[in-house]
Amino acid sequence: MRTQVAIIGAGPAGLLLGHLLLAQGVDCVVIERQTPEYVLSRIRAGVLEDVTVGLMEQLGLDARMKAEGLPHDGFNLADGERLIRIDIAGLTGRHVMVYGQTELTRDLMDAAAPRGLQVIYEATDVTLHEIESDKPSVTYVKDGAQHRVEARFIAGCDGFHGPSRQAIPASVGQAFERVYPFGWLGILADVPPCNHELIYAHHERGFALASMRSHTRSRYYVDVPLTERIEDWSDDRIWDELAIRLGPEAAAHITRGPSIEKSIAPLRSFVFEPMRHGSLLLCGDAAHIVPPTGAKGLNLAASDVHYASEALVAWFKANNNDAVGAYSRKALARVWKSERFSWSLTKLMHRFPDDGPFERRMQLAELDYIASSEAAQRSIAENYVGLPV
Ligand code: RFL
Ligand code: PHB
Repeated sequence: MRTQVAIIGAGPAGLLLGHLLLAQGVDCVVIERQTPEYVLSRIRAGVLEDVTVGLMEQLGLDARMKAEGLPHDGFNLADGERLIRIDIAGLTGRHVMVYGQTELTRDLMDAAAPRGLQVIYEATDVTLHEIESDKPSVTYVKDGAQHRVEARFIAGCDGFHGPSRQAIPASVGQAFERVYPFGWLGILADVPPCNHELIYAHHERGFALASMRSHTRSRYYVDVPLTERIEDWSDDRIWDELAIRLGPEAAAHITRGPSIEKSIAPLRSFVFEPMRHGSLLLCGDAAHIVPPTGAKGLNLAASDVHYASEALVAWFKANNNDAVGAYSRKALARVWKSERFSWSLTKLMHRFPDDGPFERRMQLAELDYIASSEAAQRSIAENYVGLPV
């Protein structure tokens, strides 16, 4: 098979890129290892920035998001005693959209066949070839048969563990990484949220987050040591821990219910440079990971895809090679700022095993400063709502 862009991975990055390219007349094929059901079963992001909402609007795929998503004008930091509200709308004139990654992915998946976006699911042994040439290709095995897709470009949208980043020779790439000594234990339950806006709580027992998917579905997290096993966390144990860490005000409004999903996700900061090598462009988690504390991962995938689609459309439709050449630099400039924000919010809101009483006081002093300073709140709001693309 021949196409212009072979996209590896049908997560949000790959599907968004596929739709954007197709809408502008660039041929592409998306190759995914898993089944659609598996992709949809991964409960991940919940908070969308303008860049992500804007791309869905541009594609005309925003109807359900506009009907069912929850625009949020603010969120809260809790320090064990009080809620510090960050008034996003008042400080930036913008808002974020609470709409699950599962729903966004479903909207993109449902629109694929009607719009003629070809997505090949359950493709195994996906391998990249000749990425340094102008005739790269991707091979995969499906139903026992080997297939080859020849393309002009490959977009590696295959997440942190996919083969695309690994196809770049070690001699040209550099990885920057920080692994955190804890993970987030998440619980999804069909109960009303304890608060109408998100609460990120810093408690001496550890971090907690109260989030949501709708007025009737809640998403909560607590941080746990990486040695913890999900089997040891009954629903009751999680609800008890949340009630303590979120503080009395929120605890009074927690509705408990059976979990419909529970999992532990490790936390990592990671950036791979460059994000383009030869005919391969990396987008989303394939190139970088942020800890979920700033709700940036999916939104960074969306901004990468925005830059990549512009660059590829310029290449094929305007005979302009400059944007492909500038892709890595442009994407990384935004990536590093989101990395910084996610890392600093993670440091502020979590207890690290090596921290002593001094570090704890520093965190409390910073929270107290944020509570009292509009300048500090504005800086947080500006980053949380999303930096310009
Ligand atoms: P994905 O979603 O990992 O999709 C990659 C796709 O590639 C496929 N793949 C392969 N396909 C073919 N061949 C192979 N060999 C392949 N290997 C892998 C995979 O099956 C998959 O379908 O990456 P993408 O598209 O870059 O999207 C990134 C986002 O998923 C991720 O950044 C966010 O979920 C991060 N994140 C959050 N981001 C936000 O913007 N806001 C949030 O509120 C937020 N909360 C979160 C999060 C991530 C979390 N976890 C579990 C990591 C909360 C959590 C708990
Ligand atoms: C979520 O709802 O899953 C969520 C919200 C905000 C974050 C991370 C995850 O920062």
